[in-house]
Amino acid sequence: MLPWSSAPVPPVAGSAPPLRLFDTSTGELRPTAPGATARMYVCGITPYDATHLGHAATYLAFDLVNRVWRDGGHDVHYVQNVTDIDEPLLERAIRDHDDWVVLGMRETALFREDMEALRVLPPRHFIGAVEAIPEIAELVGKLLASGAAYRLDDPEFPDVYFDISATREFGYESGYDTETMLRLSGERGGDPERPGKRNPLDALLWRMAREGEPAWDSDLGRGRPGWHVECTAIALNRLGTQIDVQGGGSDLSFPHHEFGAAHAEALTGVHPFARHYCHAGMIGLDGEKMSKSRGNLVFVSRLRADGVDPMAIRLALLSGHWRSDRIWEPSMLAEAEARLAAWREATALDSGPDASDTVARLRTHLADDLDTPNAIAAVDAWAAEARERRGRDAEAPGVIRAAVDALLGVAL
Ligand code: 5CA
Ligand code: ZN
Repeated sequence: MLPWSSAPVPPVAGSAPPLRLFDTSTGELRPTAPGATARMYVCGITPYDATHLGHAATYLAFDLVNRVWRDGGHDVHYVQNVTDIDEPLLERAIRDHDDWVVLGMRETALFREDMEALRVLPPRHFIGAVEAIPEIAELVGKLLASGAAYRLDDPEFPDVYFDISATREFGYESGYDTETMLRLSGERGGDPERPGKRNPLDALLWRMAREGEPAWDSDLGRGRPGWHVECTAIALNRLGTQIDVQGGGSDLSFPHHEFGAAHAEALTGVHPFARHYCHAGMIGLDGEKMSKSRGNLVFVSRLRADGVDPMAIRLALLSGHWRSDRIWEPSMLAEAEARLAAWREATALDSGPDASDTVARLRTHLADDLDTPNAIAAVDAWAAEARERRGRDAEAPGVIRAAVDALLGVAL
C-alpha cells in the first residue's frame, strides 16, 4: 500500500539524549539502544470505521519515538500494517450491505489523510494483510513444519493453530496469569471455548474457507490468515529477527503482542523479538474507552471537516502522557487552540529569549519516556517570556519553531 507523504523534518542544532521508554515485558523504564538503524513496528488500523482520537493518540505517541530517534541521528525503519481482512471488517460490511474490499479501501484512504493532516511521519512500509497473504501462509507453513503449529482435528474445518508450548517464554510479554489470559483471549478475538485445541489459549493461524467468506489459495489449503501472525510475518520479513520497539495501544498487549512474540520466537529462536513492547493508554469519552464497538467516537476527519486545525488536535492529544488512560474533553481542544495561538504569536516575533535551554529541556523531557506534558510546558515558558518581550535573540523564534516542528511535529 502507498503510505502518506510528509513535510521535511527541519534539523535542530545540539545533541539528543538517548530515548528511555517503558517496556511492558519487563515492567521497567529502560533506554532504547538502537543501532544506526532503529527498527519499529506499530500495529495499524482495522479499516472498518474512521480514525478516532484514540487511534490518533496511539500513532502520535509512536511518531514521537520516530522523531526522537531521528533527532538522535538514527535512520528509522518503521513498518505498519493494515488489517484489511478480519472478522470486524466482514461483520461491518455485512451489517451495512457494503463490499468489504471497498469499505477497507475507503477507510484506509481516510486514515492516510488523517495521518498526513496530523503530521505523523509515514512508515517506510505500509502493508495490507491481503497483499501479505502469500508471506503469511509461508510463515504458517514453517510453523507447522517445525511442530510449533498443528491442525485442528475437525474434518469440516481443519484450521491451523499455534501451540503456546512451542516457546518456553509464553506469557512473558504481557505478564498476565492464565485466568486473565483466558478472559482476554475470549474478549479480544480468541476462541478459548473451541473444542479440540491442545490448549484453550492456542491462537488461530490459518482459517480454512467457510461458505460465503473471502478466501485465498495457498499450500495450507484455501483460507485466510489469523490476526496475530499477520503482524509477525509483515514485521519479520521487513525488519528482521529482532526489533527495537513493538508498539500499539494497551489493548494489544494480550493476546496480540504476546502471540506476535511467540510466533516470531518459535520461528527464529531469537528472544526477545522486540527489545521494548510499548503500549499507549486508552482514550475514552464520557468515562468509557473510545471504541468502534461502543460507538462513542470522536473522529479526526469529523473535527477536520468542522474546521478544527489539525495542529490543535495534535497538541491536545500530546498534552496528556502517552501511557495514561485519559478522557477526551472538548475543553482540551480549546486549551490547545489557545496554546497554538500563543506559540505562533511568540515565534512570529523578531526576537525572543535565548532558545538553547528550552530546546535542551524539550529534548530531555521527550527522552524521558515521552514526557510531553513537561516538554510542552518548556515551550509554554519560552513563549510567555517572548510575548513579554524579554530577550533580544533574533535567532530564537526560528530555533523554537524548528524544534517544535521536528520534535513535537507541530507546525507553527
Ligand atoms: N489492526 C489491529 C492491530 S494489528 C487493531 O488493533 N486495529 S484497531 O483499528 O482496532 O486499532 C488501531 C490502533 O489503535 C491499535 O494500536 C489500538 O491499540 C489503538 N486504539 C484503539 N482504540 C484506542 C483508544 N480508545 N485509545 C487509544 N488507542 C486505541
Ligand atoms: Zn498488529
